[in-house]
Amino acid sequence: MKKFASLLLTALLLLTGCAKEAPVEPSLTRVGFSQLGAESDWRVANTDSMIRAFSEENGYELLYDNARQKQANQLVAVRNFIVQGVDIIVIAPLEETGWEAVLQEAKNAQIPVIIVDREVAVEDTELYLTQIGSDFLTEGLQAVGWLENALENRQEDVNILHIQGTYGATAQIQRTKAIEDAVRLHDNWHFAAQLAGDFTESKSYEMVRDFLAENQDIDVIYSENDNMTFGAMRALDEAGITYGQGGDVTIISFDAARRALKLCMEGKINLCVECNPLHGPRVDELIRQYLAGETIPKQIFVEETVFTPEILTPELIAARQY
Ligand code: GYE
Repeated sequence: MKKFASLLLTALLLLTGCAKEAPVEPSLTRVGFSQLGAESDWRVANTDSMIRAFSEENGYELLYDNARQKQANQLVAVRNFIVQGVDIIVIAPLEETGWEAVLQEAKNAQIPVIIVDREVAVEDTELYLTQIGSDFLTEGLQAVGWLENALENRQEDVNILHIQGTYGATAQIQRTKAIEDAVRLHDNWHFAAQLAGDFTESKSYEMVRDFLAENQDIDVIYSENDNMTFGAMRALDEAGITYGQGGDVTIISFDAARRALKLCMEGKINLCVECNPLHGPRVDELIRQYLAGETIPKQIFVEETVFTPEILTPELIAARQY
């Protein structure tokens, strides 16, 4: 009798499809998210936004991997997601190149891929579903436009210390393009140096400290993210060089995360160019649209603005999400 009952149960489970191996709950969408690292305040806010969006309450099972700023780790993570047979793969790519093979493998396994934040440079754009992130060139152009105004047609030389993010990352490539084009255009604008800061505070601090030991003739710092700005400020402090409003060096910073906005409000940073990290709900929405069979645009840019000390207030900063 016992045996009969168990046979009956098995038959029922098979009929209803419940006997299939279900990792958590059959109705959850399994997402594999390969995050590139944890190098900045921006990245931490981005990771937080993504993890919140892919919660079980929201209908997801999330497989998360932090690649610690190494593309090789990302490739391993994505291949692992493919083996696990996730429903969707989301990648925040470290750099633009080197994605063809693994994206092809995902495509062969019929797993759609969403690219978030930075871009991938692949010839066949059918290798991914869509890309959502910031328009990094527009960000750079906003910074350059602001600087042109701030310098008010100044004729003397303008020496710019350019601190660059991780080479080959879209955020670096496009922000760099904007300032390099501007330097080419203005006869009196020069690069004092272009330093590799890798989007981290520590790297930027070391690079700027060593640079200032040799040369202190700078008028502007164009720093491709807030954390590198913090590192540069520390090196300037140590060298006794003033900066910000009324200081010797004008500082332009990208991201506009809370810590930088506070410094901007205090006049320590002259311009904060916003880069919005809150992609979690946006990617969630895209996945829902995809699962509902809706057409999704190939590239989506988010709205962004710039901040100067004059427009910032404690209330404004407190009301922001990052
Ligand atoms: O500006 C920086 C981060 O790709 C937009 O990466 C992102 C950049 C961001 O490390 O802080």
